[in-house]
Amino acid sequence: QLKPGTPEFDMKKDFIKDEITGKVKRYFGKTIAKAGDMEVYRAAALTIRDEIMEKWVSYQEKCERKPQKELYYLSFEFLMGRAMGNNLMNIMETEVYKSALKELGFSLENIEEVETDAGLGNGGLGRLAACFLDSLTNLDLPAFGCGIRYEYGLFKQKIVDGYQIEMPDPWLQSGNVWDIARPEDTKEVHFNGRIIEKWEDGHMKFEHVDYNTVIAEPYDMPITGFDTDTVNTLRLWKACSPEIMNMTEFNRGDYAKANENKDLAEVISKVLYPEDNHYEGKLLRLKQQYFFVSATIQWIISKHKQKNLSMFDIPEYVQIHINDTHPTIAIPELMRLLMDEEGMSWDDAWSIVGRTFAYTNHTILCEALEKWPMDMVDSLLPRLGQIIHEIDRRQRIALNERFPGDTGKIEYMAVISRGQVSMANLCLTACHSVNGVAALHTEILKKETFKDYYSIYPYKFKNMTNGVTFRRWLYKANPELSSLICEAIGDGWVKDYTQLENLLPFADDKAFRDKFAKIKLNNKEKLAKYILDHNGITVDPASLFDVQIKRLHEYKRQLLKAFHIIYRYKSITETPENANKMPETFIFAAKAAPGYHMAKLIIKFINNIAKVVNNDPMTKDILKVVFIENYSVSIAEKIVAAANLSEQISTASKEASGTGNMKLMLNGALTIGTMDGANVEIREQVGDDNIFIFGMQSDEVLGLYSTNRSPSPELYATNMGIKSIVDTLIDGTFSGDEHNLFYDIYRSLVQGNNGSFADPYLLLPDFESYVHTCQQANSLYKDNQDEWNRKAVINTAKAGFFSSDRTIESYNKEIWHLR
Ligand code: DL6
Repeated sequence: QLKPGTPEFDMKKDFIKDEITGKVKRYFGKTIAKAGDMEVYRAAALTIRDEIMEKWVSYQEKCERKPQKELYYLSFEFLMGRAMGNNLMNIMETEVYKSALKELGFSLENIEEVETDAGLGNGGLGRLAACFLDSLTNLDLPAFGCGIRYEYGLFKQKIVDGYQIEMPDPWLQSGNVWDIARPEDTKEVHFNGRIIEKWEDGHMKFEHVDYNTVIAEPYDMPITGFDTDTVNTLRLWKACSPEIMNMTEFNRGDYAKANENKDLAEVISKVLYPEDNHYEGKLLRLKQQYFFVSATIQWIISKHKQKNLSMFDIPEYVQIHINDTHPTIAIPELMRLLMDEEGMSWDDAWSIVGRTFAYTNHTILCEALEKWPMDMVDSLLPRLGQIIHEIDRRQRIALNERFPGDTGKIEYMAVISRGQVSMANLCLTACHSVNGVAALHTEILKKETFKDYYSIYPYKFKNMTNGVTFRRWLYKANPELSSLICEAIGDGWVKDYTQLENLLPFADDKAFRDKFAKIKLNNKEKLAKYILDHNGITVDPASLFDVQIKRLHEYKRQLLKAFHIIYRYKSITETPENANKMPETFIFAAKAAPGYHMAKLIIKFINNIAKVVNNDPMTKDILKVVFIENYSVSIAEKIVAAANLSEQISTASKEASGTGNMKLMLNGALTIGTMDGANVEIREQVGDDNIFIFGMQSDEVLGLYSTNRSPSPELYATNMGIKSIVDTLIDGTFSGDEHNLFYDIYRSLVQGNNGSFADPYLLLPDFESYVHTCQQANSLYKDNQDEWNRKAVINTAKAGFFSSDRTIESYNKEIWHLR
C-alpha cells in the first residue's frame, strides 16, 4: 500500500491522472473538464483493469506452465455487486485513486456510485458464490466460476403506493468494463433432434442429428484477491444464434420471421429467473441450465486435452462443484462427452464422473428441489435423456439389492420416478460429496430430506457452514470500523480471519467500546441521510436500528416483524401510560418474486403500516418504519454497517443457513433470531448472553408438521392479544377503505388456504416469545447502551468463524484437495 505523502504515492497519482485524462479524451472525445461522472468512472475503471490484466496474464501463464488441479464452480447465479471499489481495495490503491480523482475534481465515492451492480443472482446462493470466488483467490487456490452472462439481471424494484413494481435491469446497456470476450473458446450447444444408433467397429455409436445449434460465447471477468498476485476467472457464457438473419424471410419482407431463430437462441441468456428458493418447471430454464453447463464441460475437456493429459486423469486435475441442483445436467453431459466423443466405456466414464463432481444443497424447501418432466428432457436433450434413463436403471438395480422389495423407498430414491427426473437424487447418486450449508441444515439433510441416501452413502455427507468475505463486508463496507480494528489488533485479520478474535479483550475496554459506538452512530447518520434522500423519511440516528434485509419469503417471516411493530403501535396508542416508548427505526429491504402474491402483499402491508405509524402523532417520534427499495449488494453494503439489531427470525428448520446474519454480526449488530440455520452456530460462537434467541426449535416445528394439525386457528380464537394483532389485517387499520386488501394473508394464518395447514410458517405460536425477546433487546438498548456495545464488540470479535475463507478452507480440505 502506497503511503500518502511519499514520492511513490505522488508518482502513482500523477500516472493515474494522466491515464484517466487520456482515456476520457481518447474514448469519449472530451477534456476532463467537460467529462461527467460516468465517463470518469469508465476511464478510471479501465485504468484499474489495465493493472489487473498484467497480473491476470502472468497468473494464467503460471498455471499453464505447471498444470495442477483446478476447481470449476458451476452456478446459475453469481451476485457480484459492484467491481470497481472491490478491485481497488484488492490491489490496495483506494487512497491513491481517491487522491488522483480529487485533484481532477471528482470524488471516488460518487464515481463508485455510477457503477451498476452485477445483479446476476437472487439472494443467498448467488452472493455465496461471489464470496467463494473472493476467498478462493485470497487463498491462492486456482478456480473458475462458470455461469450465464444474463443480459438482464434481477429486476429493479420500485415501490409505488406501497406496491412492488418490477423494472428490467439492463446492466450491460452502457457497456461492461470488467469482462472481456474470449471468442477463441466459443462452443456449440445442441438442442432437440434425434439420436441414431449404429454399430461401428464393434461398438454402438450414438449420432445426434437434426439438432438446433446455439452458440456459447464466453466472457471472462478477472477475480482479484486481497493483496495477492493470484487472479482467478469468472467465465460467463452468452447465447448467440449461428444465423445472423434469415435473408430469404427478410427479402420477403417478413422481418419478424427473419429474426425468429436468432431470437430463439438469444433468449437463453436474456434474463435471470427471479425466483429464490422456488422453481417452476419451465422449458427455458432447462435450456439455460444445459446451455451453460454443456459449454463449460466442453471447455474443461478441451483445456484438459491441451495439457496433454489422459482423460482418465480428469479427477486428478479437475473438480466440478455443483451449486445447488441447477447445474446437475453437467453429470450426464460429462458422461456423454466421455463416452460418445472420447470413446470411453460406461464404467470408466461413471468412475471419472463419480470422482469429479461434488454437490451443495442449499434448501430443504420442497418447492425448490428441482424435478424435470422426463419427456421434456428426452425431447430437448435426447442423448442426455438416454443417459439419465441408464443411470436410473442401474441405480434401481443397486437399490433393489440394498432394499429388496421396498418399492416405496426405491421409488423415492430413484433418479426417475413418476415421469420426472429428480436432480437431487441424480446428484446424490453420482457425486463423491454432498454438503449442507450449516450444521443444523446438514443434520436435517441426513435425518430427514436425504435420510435414505445417507443410510447408503454416509461417507459422502459433509457439513460446510457458509461464510462471507470480510474484505467486502467489513473492510470495504465499514472503513471506519475497519480502521479501529486495525488500530487495535493490526491488519492481519483482513486476510487471516482467525486474528479477528484478538479483538475480544477490547470488549472490556471502555474507551474502545466508546469509539466502536461512535462509529456505529456515524454509520447510522449516513444511512439516515440515505433514507431521507430516498424515502423522504426522517429517522433518528440515536434510535435502535432494527434491520431485516433479505428476500421476501413467508418462511423468513417479515410478517412476524410487522406484527411486532403493530404490537408496539397498539400499545403506545391504546395504553400510552404503560407503553415502552424506546425510539426504534425498523428497516426493511426485500425483493419479492414477481409471481409471489403473498410476498408482494406483505410488502404492501409493511408499507401501509409505515404510512400509519410514521404519521400518527402518538407514535411518529417513537417508531419509524422504512422500506428501502431495490435491495441489492451495494444497498446491503450501506445498511450492514449501520445496524444495531439483526432480524433472523425464520421458522426453525426452514432457513438453510443465512449469510446476512453473518454480515450483520461482523459489523457489530446483535442478532435476534430463532434456532435456525447458522444462527445456531452464531449462538455457539458468541454465547447465550450475546444473542437474543426465541421461538420453537426445529424438531418441535417438524414434529408439529407431522401431526398435520396447526395450532394457529385455536390460538387466534383464544388469545385476545394475538387476535387483536391479526385482526388489523381485516379491520381497516392499515388498509383504509380497501377492507379486503390483506384478506389473503389473514386467511392463510387463521384458516389455511383451501384446507392446507393454517399459518404454515408458525407465526402465531412464536409471536409471544418473539415480542418478549424484542422487549429484552429494547430494554438493554434503552437502559444500558454500554453493555449493548460490549456485546456488539463480542459479536464482531467472534465472527471469524463466519469468514468464507474458513468455509473454503474446509471445502478444500474435505472435498476438492486443490494445492
Ligand atoms: O447457502 C446460501 C443460501 C443460504 O444461506 C440460505 O439459507 C438459503 O435459503 C439459500 N438457498 C437458496 C436456494 N435456492 N435454490 N434453489 O437460495 O442459500
